[in-house]
Amino acid sequence: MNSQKIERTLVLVKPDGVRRSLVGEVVSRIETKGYVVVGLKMITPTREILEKHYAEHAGKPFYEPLLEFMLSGPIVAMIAEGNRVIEGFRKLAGTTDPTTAEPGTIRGDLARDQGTKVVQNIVHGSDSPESAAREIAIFFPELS
Ligand code: DAT
Ligand code: MG
Repeated sequence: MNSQKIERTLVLVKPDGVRRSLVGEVVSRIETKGYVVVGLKMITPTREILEKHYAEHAGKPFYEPLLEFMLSGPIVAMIAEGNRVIEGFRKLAGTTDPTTAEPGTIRGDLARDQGTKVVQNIVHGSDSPESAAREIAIFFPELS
């Protein structure tokens, strides 16, 4: 548990989070936990970028609604750094479904089911070191 394992993870504040002015709240939770934000930008993603990012979900029933939702406004992309930050940010974010995400988590505190085809849950966080490297290269190509 104490071994050094400095990692980077990709965090996105999705269009619902940006629309609701929750960028600062998300950054604050990451920083208050002790992780360091080492890259941050607001972007309007293209469909091409999102198809790459969400390639694992292609063909699922929520895939098209997910792309449409992610294209519905600007997003904020961040790189957070720290020991075990990939796992740590996923815990901060809470589970995918905001209705049942634990209170105390970003999704549990700040999101709820809106009755839409795709779950709108404020943030994305990479789920493994491989995903993190892949996703950081998509959103921060200038770093690789
Ligand atoms: P996570 O974002 O928790 O890693 P995921 O990668 O499985 O979840 O899915 C990507 C996003 O797609 C997720 O944040 C919300 C949406 N989503 C996932 N499963 C869904 C489902 N069964 N119905 C509607 N939307 C879903
Ligand atoms: Mg995921």
